[in-house]
Amino acid sequence: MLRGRFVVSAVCLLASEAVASGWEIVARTAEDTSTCGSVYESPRIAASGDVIIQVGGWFDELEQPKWHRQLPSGEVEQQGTLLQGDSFNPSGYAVDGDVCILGKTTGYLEYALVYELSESGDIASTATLEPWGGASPQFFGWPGTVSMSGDIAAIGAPYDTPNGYSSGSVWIFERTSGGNWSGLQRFTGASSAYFGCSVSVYGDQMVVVAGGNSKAEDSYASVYRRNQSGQWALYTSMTAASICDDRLDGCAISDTALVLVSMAGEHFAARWQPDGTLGPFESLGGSEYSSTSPNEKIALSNEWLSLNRRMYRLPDEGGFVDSGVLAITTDVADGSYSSGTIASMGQGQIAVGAIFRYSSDGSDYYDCQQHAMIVFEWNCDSDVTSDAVVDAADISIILDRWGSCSDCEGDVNGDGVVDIWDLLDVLSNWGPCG
Ligand SMILES: [Ca+2]
Ligand SMILES: [Ca+2]
Repeated sequence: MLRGRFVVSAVCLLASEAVASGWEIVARTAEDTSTCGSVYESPRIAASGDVIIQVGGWFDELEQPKWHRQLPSGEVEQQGTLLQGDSFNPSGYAVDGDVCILGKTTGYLEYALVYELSESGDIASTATLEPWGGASPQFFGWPGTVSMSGDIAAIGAPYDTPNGYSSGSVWIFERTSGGNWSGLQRFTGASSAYFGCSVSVYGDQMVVVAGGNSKAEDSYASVYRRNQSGQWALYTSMTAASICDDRLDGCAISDTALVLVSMAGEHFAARWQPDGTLGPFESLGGSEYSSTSPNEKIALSNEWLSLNRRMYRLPDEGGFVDSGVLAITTDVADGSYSSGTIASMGQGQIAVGAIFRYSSDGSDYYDCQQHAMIVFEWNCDSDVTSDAVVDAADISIILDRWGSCSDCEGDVNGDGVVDIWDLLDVLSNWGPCG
């Protein structure tokens, strides 16, 4: 496997939009070989800390999920595959720490498998999560319906029939001491609500989307919170019609923001206010076409929101500060880049699943492809004065400290000397940083 720190030898820079300053590529995976002749989706990924789970595209039954780990050196290496010898796509998936959950929606057997990385380095299935309550085949664990945060997993089944046709359910599971899982609570929707078509859990908050039947009035999002006794209860609900003219299809939640996605792929985001209420929703643009779940286009942490590689900073107060687009470079000449799925790894890192398409014969028909996962890390060393902007004040310090020095604030690239390279670093990151 080729696993190496990405060297910027790219021959083509495909992002024409404003590049997100302060974000640099620290790792990139690439397949050993490109494949030609059949077109696959871009890799679908989930990430947490140093773990990145890569799942194949829809209808790509040859692809088995892969478990990767980012090493301290920054490189990303594959540690194993999941569900060997079994086709499972499409499926929802989530990872937190060294625990990964994969929905398994094959045929009429619908459940989710928990995988864990042991201290000895083995990756093994350690538990099976099953819906309860007499559920019939109902897309339990479908893409976008599996979410996990800490010891809590939430899995939806939008076609479940607890209250009539496609009312839908969401089940909450809790990981208890010893690594066992137990069913905790179940929430359901009204008839034709498609409740649970999208689920996101973060800490003590969970958002569930009900896609509705045909109108925005039928579609809604419900936020649940966990109380001190560990029980989850409805906190607030909002209809799609109160936000946009469309039904809802995706969601993401953190302690600082709530993101909802319309059926047309437009993102609407609101900040949590100090009193616990939601601020006004604002439109943050749409996503390019993809057959993946809209949840897979969102990476949300408490400090950052990324939508299709467009980065928004979430300051302590206020809304969403557009910080530009994560720039993808490729060494595949004359090809096209397709925006892949995206995931927050926490601690200022964002993982992007990418696919590069190109032609085997120089024609306009891109019949070949190469998958990659790219890890971006927020690094604003150019901001010498730490005031969130790279400007003349930073240059002033560099000029002031010009020459050899050790561990001094003007040595942006940390090579023990303040020189032209530090100056160029500042100039290339000019403007707001973070
Ligand atoms: Ca500065
Ligand atoms: Ca230097």
